Amino acid sequence: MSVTIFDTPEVQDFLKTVSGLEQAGGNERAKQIMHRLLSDLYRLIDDFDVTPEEYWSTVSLLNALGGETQFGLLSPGLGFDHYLDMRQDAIDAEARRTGGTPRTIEGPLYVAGAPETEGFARMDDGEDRDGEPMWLTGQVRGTDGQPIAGAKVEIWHADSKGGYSFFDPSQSEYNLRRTIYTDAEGRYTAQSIIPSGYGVPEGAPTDQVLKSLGRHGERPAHIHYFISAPGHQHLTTQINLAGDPYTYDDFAFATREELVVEGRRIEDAEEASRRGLEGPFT
Ligand code: MBD
Ligand code: FE
Repeated sequence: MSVTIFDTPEVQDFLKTVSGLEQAGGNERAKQIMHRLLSDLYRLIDDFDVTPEEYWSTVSLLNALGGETQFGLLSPGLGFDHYLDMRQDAIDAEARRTGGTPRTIEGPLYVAGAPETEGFARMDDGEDRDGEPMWLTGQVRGTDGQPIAGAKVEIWHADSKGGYSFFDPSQSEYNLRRTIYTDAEGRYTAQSIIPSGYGVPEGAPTDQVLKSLGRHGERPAHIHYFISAPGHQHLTTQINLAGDPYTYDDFAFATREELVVEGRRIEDAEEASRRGLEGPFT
Protein backbone atom coordinates (compact mmCIF):
# COMPACT_ATOMS: atom_id res chain seq x y z
CA MET A 1 0.00 0.00 0.00
CA SER A 2 1.22 3.42 -0.93
CA VAL A 3 0.27 6.35 1.26
CA THR A 4 1.46 9.93 1.41
CA ILE A 5 1.15 11.71 4.74
CA PHE A 6 4.22 13.95 4.73
CA ASP A 7 2.43 17.10 3.63
CA THR A 8 -0.30 16.93 6.27
CA PRO A 9 -0.30 19.59 9.03
CA GLU A 10 -0.14 16.79 11.58
CA VAL A 11 3.20 15.49 10.25
CA GLN A 12 4.60 19.00 9.80
CA ASP A 13 3.76 19.89 13.41
CA PHE A 14 5.14 16.55 14.58
CA LEU A 15 8.48 17.25 12.82
CA LYS A 16 8.77 20.59 14.59
CA THR A 17 8.12 18.97 17.96
CA VAL A 18 10.59 16.13 17.37
CA SER A 19 13.38 18.53 16.38
CA GLY A 20 12.66 20.91 19.25
CA LEU A 21 12.17 23.79 16.83
CA GLU A 22 9.55 25.57 18.87
CA GLN A 23 11.07 24.97 22.28
CA ALA A 24 13.56 26.97 24.28
CA GLY A 25 17.00 25.54 25.03
CA GLY A 26 19.32 23.39 23.03
CA ASN A 27 21.34 24.51 20.03
CA GLU A 28 19.62 26.51 17.26
CA ARG A 29 21.79 25.16 14.44
CA ALA A 30 21.38 21.58 15.70
CA LYS A 31 17.60 22.04 15.71
CA GLN A 32 17.48 23.43 12.20
CA ILE A 33 19.77 20.78 10.77
CA MET A 34 17.86 18.00 12.54
CA HIS A 35 14.55 19.41 11.29
CA ARG A 36 15.84 19.42 7.72
CA LEU A 37 17.40 15.96 8.03
CA LEU A 38 14.26 14.40 9.50
CA SER A 39 12.05 16.15 6.94
CA ASP A 40 14.14 14.72 4.11
CA LEU A 41 14.09 11.24 5.64
CA TYR A 42 10.35 11.24 6.46
CA ARG A 43 9.63 12.34 2.91
CA LEU A 44 11.93 9.62 1.58
CA ILE A 45 9.99 7.01 3.61
CA ASP A 46 6.78 8.27 2.00
CA ASP A 47 8.18 8.52 -1.54
CA PHE A 48 9.76 5.06 -1.52
CA ASP A 49 7.10 3.42 0.67
CA VAL A 50 9.84 2.21 3.00
CA THR A 51 8.51 -0.78 4.97
CA PRO A 52 9.06 -1.27 8.72
CA GLU A 53 11.26 -4.28 7.85
CA GLU A 54 13.46 -2.11 5.63
CA TYR A 55 13.63 0.60 8.28
CA TRP A 56 14.67 -1.79 11.07
CA SER A 57 17.22 -3.59 8.95
CA THR A 58 18.77 -0.18 8.28
CA VAL A 59 18.89 0.45 12.04
CA SER A 60 20.70 -2.89 12.44
CA LEU A 61 23.19 -1.94 9.75
CA LEU A 62 23.88 1.43 11.39
CA ASN A 63 24.39 -0.33 14.73
CA ALA A 64 26.85 -2.73 13.10
CA LEU A 65 28.71 0.17 11.44
CA GLY A 66 28.97 1.98 14.77
CA GLY A 67 29.92 -1.18 16.66
CA GLU A 68 32.86 -1.71 14.35
CA THR A 69 33.68 2.03 14.20
CA GLN A 70 33.10 1.98 10.44
CA PHE A 71 31.22 5.24 9.93
CA GLY A 72 34.62 6.74 9.13
CA LEU A 73 35.21 4.06 6.50
CA LEU A 74 31.81 4.23 4.81
CA SER A 75 32.01 8.02 4.77
CA PRO A 76 34.63 8.27 1.96
CA GLY A 77 32.87 5.41 0.16
CA LEU A 78 29.71 7.51 0.01
CA GLY A 79 31.74 10.45 -1.24
CA PHE A 80 31.28 12.76 1.77
CA ASP A 81 35.04 13.23 2.33
CA HIS A 82 35.63 14.13 -1.30
CA TYR A 83 32.56 16.38 -1.32
CA LEU A 84 33.95 18.34 1.65
CA ASP A 85 37.24 18.69 -0.29
CA MET A 86 35.40 19.93 -3.37
CA ARG A 87 33.74 22.54 -1.15
CA GLN A 88 37.09 23.53 0.36
CA ASP A 89 38.57 23.85 -3.15
CA ALA A 90 35.68 26.14 -4.09
CA ILE A 91 36.18 28.22 -0.92
CA ASP A 92 39.92 28.57 -1.73
CA ALA A 93 39.14 29.55 -5.33
CA GLU A 94 36.63 32.14 -4.09
CA ALA A 95 39.29 33.60 -1.76
CA ARG A 96 41.85 33.56 -4.62
CA ARG A 97 44.06 31.09 -2.76
CA THR A 98 45.59 29.29 -5.72
CA GLY A 99 48.61 27.16 -6.54
CA GLY A 100 50.37 24.45 -4.63
CA THR A 101 49.80 20.72 -4.40
CA PRO A 102 46.09 19.84 -4.44
CA ARG A 103 44.44 18.53 -1.31
CA THR A 104 42.76 15.19 -1.01
CA ILE A 105 41.04 13.31 1.78
CA GLU A 106 42.58 12.24 5.09
CA GLY A 107 40.77 8.91 5.35
CA PRO A 108 39.97 7.15 8.62
CA LEU A 109 43.40 5.66 9.42
CA TYR A 110 45.57 8.55 10.63
CA VAL A 111 47.03 8.17 14.13
CA ALA A 112 48.64 11.11 15.96
CA GLY A 113 51.88 10.81 17.92
CA ALA A 114 54.20 9.24 15.32
CA PRO A 115 57.98 9.39 16.00
CA GLU A 116 59.55 12.72 14.96
CA THR A 117 62.85 13.30 13.18
CA GLU A 118 64.57 16.02 11.19
CA GLY A 119 65.38 15.70 7.49
CA PHE A 120 65.27 11.92 7.26
CA ALA A 121 63.26 9.03 8.68
CA ARG A 122 63.28 5.30 8.27
CA MET A 123 59.57 4.45 8.36
CA ASP A 124 59.41 0.65 8.26
CA ASP A 125 60.47 -1.65 11.08
CA GLY A 126 62.07 -4.14 8.65
CA GLU A 127 59.50 -6.84 9.48
CA ASP A 128 57.61 -6.79 6.16
CA ARG A 129 59.42 -9.48 4.15
CA ASP A 130 57.44 -8.73 0.99
CA GLY A 131 58.12 -5.02 1.32
CA GLU A 132 60.17 -3.53 -1.50
CA PRO A 133 62.39 -0.61 -0.39
CA MET A 134 61.05 2.80 -1.36
CA TRP A 135 62.46 6.29 -0.92
CA LEU A 136 60.30 9.35 -0.76
CA THR A 137 61.96 12.68 -1.11
CA GLY A 138 60.58 16.13 -1.62
CA GLN A 139 60.76 19.80 -0.87
CA VAL A 140 58.10 21.79 0.94
CA ARG A 141 57.53 25.19 -0.64
CA GLY A 142 55.04 27.93 0.01
CA THR A 143 52.60 28.90 -2.73
CA ASP A 144 55.14 31.67 -3.49
CA GLY A 145 57.65 28.96 -4.43
CA GLN A 146 59.99 29.62 -1.50
CA PRO A 147 61.32 26.53 0.36
CA ILE A 148 60.11 26.20 3.95
CA ALA A 149 62.65 25.01 6.51
CA GLY A 150 61.25 23.28 9.59
CA ALA A 151 57.92 22.39 7.95
CA LYS A 152 56.15 19.46 9.58
CA VAL A 153 55.67 16.54 7.19
CA GLU A 154 53.53 13.72 8.55
CA ILE A 155 53.52 10.59 6.40
CA TRP A 156 51.55 7.39 6.87
CA HIS A 157 50.83 4.45 4.57
CA ALA A 158 49.94 0.76 4.37
CA ASP A 159 52.31 -2.21 4.28
CA SER A 160 52.75 -4.67 1.40
CA LYS A 161 49.42 -6.30 2.33
CA GLY A 162 47.45 -3.06 2.47
CA GLY A 163 47.29 -2.97 6.29
CA TYR A 164 47.94 0.04 8.55
CA SER A 165 49.71 -0.15 11.90
CA PHE A 166 47.39 0.41 14.88
CA PHE A 167 44.45 -1.06 12.90
CA ASP A 168 46.40 -4.18 11.85
CA PRO A 169 47.54 -5.81 15.11
CA SER A 170 50.31 -7.76 13.34
CA GLN A 171 52.32 -4.54 12.82
CA SER A 172 54.53 -2.82 15.37
CA GLU A 173 53.45 0.46 16.94
CA TYR A 174 53.72 3.41 14.52
CA ASN A 175 55.12 1.20 11.75
CA LEU A 176 54.97 3.24 8.50
CA ARG A 177 53.99 6.40 10.38
CA ARG A 178 56.54 9.21 10.81
CA THR A 179 56.77 12.96 11.30
CA ILE A 180 59.73 14.60 9.55
CA TYR A 181 60.68 18.28 9.92
CA THR A 182 62.22 19.65 6.73
CA ASP A 183 65.90 20.64 6.65
CA ALA A 184 67.33 24.11 5.93
CA GLU A 185 66.40 23.71 2.22
CA GLY A 186 62.88 22.57 3.02
CA ARG A 187 63.69 19.00 2.07
CA TYR A 188 62.71 15.69 3.60
CA THR A 189 63.60 12.07 2.78
CA ALA A 190 61.95 8.91 4.01
CA GLN A 191 63.06 5.34 3.57
CA SER A 192 60.14 2.95 3.63
CA ILE A 193 58.55 0.10 1.70
CA ILE A 194 56.18 0.27 -1.27
CA PRO A 195 52.59 0.10 0.01
CA SER A 196 49.81 -2.00 -1.47
CA GLY A 197 46.29 -0.72 -1.99
CA TYR A 198 43.74 -0.95 0.80
CA GLY A 199 40.58 -3.04 0.61
CA VAL A 200 37.50 -2.70 2.84
CA PRO A 201 37.32 -5.88 4.97
CA GLU A 202 35.24 -8.58 3.26
CA GLY A 203 31.78 -8.97 4.83
CA ALA A 204 32.15 -5.92 7.10
CA PRO A 205 29.16 -3.53 7.35
CA THR A 206 30.85 -1.07 4.97
CA ASP A 207 31.38 -3.89 2.48
CA GLN A 208 27.68 -4.83 2.76
CA VAL A 209 26.62 -1.29 1.87
CA LEU A 210 29.04 -1.08 -1.08
CA LYS A 211 27.98 -4.53 -2.35
CA SER A 212 24.31 -3.46 -2.23
CA LEU A 213 25.31 -0.67 -4.61
CA GLY A 214 27.21 -3.06 -6.87
CA ARG A 215 30.48 -1.35 -5.87
CA HIS A 216 33.87 -2.55 -4.64
CA GLY A 217 35.84 -1.24 -1.63
CA GLU A 218 39.32 -1.01 -3.13
CA ARG A 219 41.78 1.86 -2.98
CA PRO A 220 44.92 2.10 -5.14
CA ALA A 221 48.35 2.10 -3.47
CA HIS A 222 48.78 5.51 -1.85
CA ILE A 223 50.80 7.48 0.70
CA HIS A 224 49.16 9.99 3.04
CA TYR A 225 50.61 13.41 3.90
CA PHE A 226 49.86 16.23 6.31
CA ILE A 227 52.06 19.27 5.65
CA SER A 228 52.05 22.20 8.02
CA ALA A 229 54.15 25.26 8.81
CA PRO A 230 53.44 28.43 10.77
CA GLY A 231 51.83 31.09 8.58
CA HIS A 232 50.78 28.60 5.91
CA GLN A 233 47.54 26.76 5.26
CA HIS A 234 47.58 23.14 6.44
CA LEU A 235 47.67 20.65 3.56
CA THR A 236 46.13 17.17 3.70
CA THR A 237 47.04 15.17 0.61
CA GLN A 238 48.22 11.84 -0.78
CA ILE A 239 50.52 10.39 -3.40
CA ASN A 240 48.82 7.82 -5.61
CA LEU A 241 51.20 5.34 -7.18
CA ALA A 242 50.75 5.08 -10.95
CA GLY A 243 50.03 1.71 -12.55
CA ASP A 244 47.66 0.38 -9.87
CA PRO A 245 44.47 -1.17 -11.32
CA TYR A 246 42.46 1.08 -8.96
CA THR A 247 44.33 4.34 -9.61
CA TYR A 248 41.29 5.69 -11.45
CA ASP A 249 38.72 3.47 -9.75
CA ASP A 250 39.18 4.42 -6.09
CA PHE A 251 36.23 3.58 -3.82
CA ALA A 252 37.11 6.65 -1.70
CA PHE A 253 37.33 9.10 -4.66
CA ALA A 254 40.68 10.40 -3.39
CA THR A 255 42.80 10.08 -6.53
CA ARG A 256 43.56 13.32 -8.34
CA GLU A 257 45.45 13.49 -11.61
CA GLU A 258 48.14 15.83 -10.18
CA LEU A 259 48.79 13.41 -7.31
CA VAL A 260 49.51 10.35 -9.43
CA VAL A 261 53.24 9.71 -9.22
CA GLU A 262 55.30 7.41 -11.39
CA GLY A 263 57.93 5.83 -9.16
CA ARG A 264 61.43 5.50 -10.57
CA ARG A 265 63.13 2.17 -10.04
CA ILE A 266 66.75 2.45 -8.81
CA GLU A 267 68.56 -0.69 -9.96
CA ASP A 268 72.01 0.75 -9.57
CA ALA A 269 73.69 0.60 -6.15
CA GLU A 270 76.15 3.28 -7.21
CA GLU A 271 73.40 5.76 -8.06
CA ALA A 272 71.74 4.92 -4.80
CA SER A 273 74.82 5.59 -2.71
CA ARG A 274 75.48 8.81 -4.64
CA ARG A 275 72.02 9.90 -3.59
CA GLY A 276 72.83 8.93 -0.02
CA LEU A 277 70.34 6.08 0.04
CA GLU A 278 70.84 2.99 2.15
CA GLY A 279 70.64 -0.56 0.71
CA PRO A 280 69.49 -3.18 -0.07
CA PHE A 281 69.01 -2.49 -3.77
CA THR A 282 67.39 -5.33 -5.65
C1 MBD B 1 42.32 4.08 3.49
O1 MBD B 1 43.60 3.73 3.58
C2 MBD B 1 42.06 5.32 3.06
O2 MBD B 1 43.09 6.10 2.77
C3 MBD B 1 40.74 5.74 2.91
C4 MBD B 1 40.46 7.10 2.40
C5 MBD B 1 39.71 4.92 3.21
C6 MBD B 1 39.97 3.66 3.66
C7 MBD B 1 41.28 3.23 3.79
FE1 FE C 1 44.93 5.21 3.24
